[in-house]
Amino acid sequence: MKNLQELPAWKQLWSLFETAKNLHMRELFEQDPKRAERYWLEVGGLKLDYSKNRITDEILQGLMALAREAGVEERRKAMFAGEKINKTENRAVLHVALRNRTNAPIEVDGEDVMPKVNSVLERMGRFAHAVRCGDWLGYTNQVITDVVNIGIGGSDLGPLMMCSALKNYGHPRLRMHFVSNVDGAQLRDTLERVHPETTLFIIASKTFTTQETLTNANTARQWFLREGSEEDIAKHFVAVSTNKKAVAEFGIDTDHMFEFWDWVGGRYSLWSAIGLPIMLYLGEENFIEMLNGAHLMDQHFYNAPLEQNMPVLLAMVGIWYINYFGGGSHIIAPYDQHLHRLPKFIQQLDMESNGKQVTMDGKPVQYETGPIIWGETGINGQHAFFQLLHQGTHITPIDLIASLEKRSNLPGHHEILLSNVFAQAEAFMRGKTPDEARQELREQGVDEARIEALVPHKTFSGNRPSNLIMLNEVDPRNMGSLIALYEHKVFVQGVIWGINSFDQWGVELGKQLAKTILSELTGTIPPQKHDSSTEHLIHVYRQTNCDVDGTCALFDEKK
Ligand code: G6Q
Repeated sequence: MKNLQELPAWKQLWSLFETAKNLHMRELFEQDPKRAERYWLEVGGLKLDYSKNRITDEILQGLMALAREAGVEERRKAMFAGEKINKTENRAVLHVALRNRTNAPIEVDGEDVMPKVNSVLERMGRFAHAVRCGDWLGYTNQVITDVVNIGIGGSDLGPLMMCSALKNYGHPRLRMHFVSNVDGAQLRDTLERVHPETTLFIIASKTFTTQETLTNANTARQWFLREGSEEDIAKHFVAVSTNKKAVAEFGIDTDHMFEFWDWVGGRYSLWSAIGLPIMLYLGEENFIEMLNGAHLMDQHFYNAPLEQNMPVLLAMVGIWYINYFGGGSHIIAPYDQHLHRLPKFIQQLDMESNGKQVTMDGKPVQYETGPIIWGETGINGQHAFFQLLHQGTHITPIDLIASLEKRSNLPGHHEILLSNVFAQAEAFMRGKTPDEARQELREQGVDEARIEALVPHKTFSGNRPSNLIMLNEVDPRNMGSLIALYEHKVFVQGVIWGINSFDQWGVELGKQLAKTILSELTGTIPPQKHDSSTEHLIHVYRQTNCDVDGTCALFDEKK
């Protein structure tokens, strides 16, 4: 395996960094009147302005050389060819097959996966059509009005984000609900709003072993059986999984199961049957449009030269900050209310993929890997954490995301929104010099002594990087492209760092420990040896929740 730190481009970028760290973007814009035009890229319905980054042509060339030397092109080819690039789980990584709209064969273990991809899509389409047009009836012959998706992580965030983003395309009769938290409050709140006769539950779990999901699913089934019978379950419960046996054991007829496969990672699964809530809500045609948009980005990622390749550019500019400037955080700020779930989705996509500390061959990495991803709708962020972005001491690159087309017909709103996006990007880049601050205060008639006291506080250093991604409109196609863009960005960064972006062993330890602790909390096993803090916490819990004789009800109806 290549050692990143030994690559010539990696070293050359360090020497470029010595000058680059002192460059101010103001000067770069002044020196090159065509900067905005040159650092601009359009793919399908997406436009990217990457001019407000601390980069020059020479740095970009260096970054692209690094991508080549690190093997981005070879790894990309391997992923699209269905090679088992997820080495620790010995799996192919083929979310691209789920939206392979050309149907060109993609083989895993000598078998073309496209026929099964298409067949599940067709089944989903038939089912979604029946529910949407009112042919699929509940046990009292009423149409479905509410869909409750029970799943967590990758089996929740993608459909939740897409249904929220594309609300304008949603079926007027269908109300979508998402239950992920095992805290009974979320399921209880949801069940209070729906009725068993008109509700469809989707139990979404790749493994069908996830504690939170199965607990919620069991409780939902008990709730349903208070009014419906066992035979009625077939009309109200469907499953999405790779695990037929566990679905059958749970009591869902496998005829009502929508399948996907081990080569679809949870956080990459919204294009698979996990996207069933999306298809129910938006309809088959819009779901296919979303796949088309993702496919368009896949084709671009696969074919475009690295220098003109949107995911590669975003990834490599990110590498520049993470590894050279030492900026370990990255913000996603959509200027769009319906995209308010996007930061959470990208947070999982990126952090679960690239939050790794060893390379593919198991050696500890000697450099930073995945950044901390966080964010919020930009306009709300402006009134909260943007202060730190403007005047704090961290390097915090930010992706500003907005729709060019108006999102509502309320006069004036969209203009105000977009003026704020553009203004923030300008402010991050330009800042405000002490002289500008001084001048402004003089114009306000402030006396000289006060001016000098205030200038340091009113000065903005600027030079703070941002990308601006604009969607021509927020529609299924462009949302497909946007999410595929981020998936490939994450992939490219993973290749640079030489890590496996497609496993997630880090989530296992807590799950293992929780099993034992659960048995201790409920008294099914005697207290075990832990650290003194954990033992104390278990003791405090049992004092509050268990009877003196030590019995501790697991499912307490009263609570
Ligand atoms: C995603 C992760 C994780 C997973 C959940 C739910 O890439 O693996 O978020 O999606 O843990 O798992 P199940 O779908 O198996 O219930």
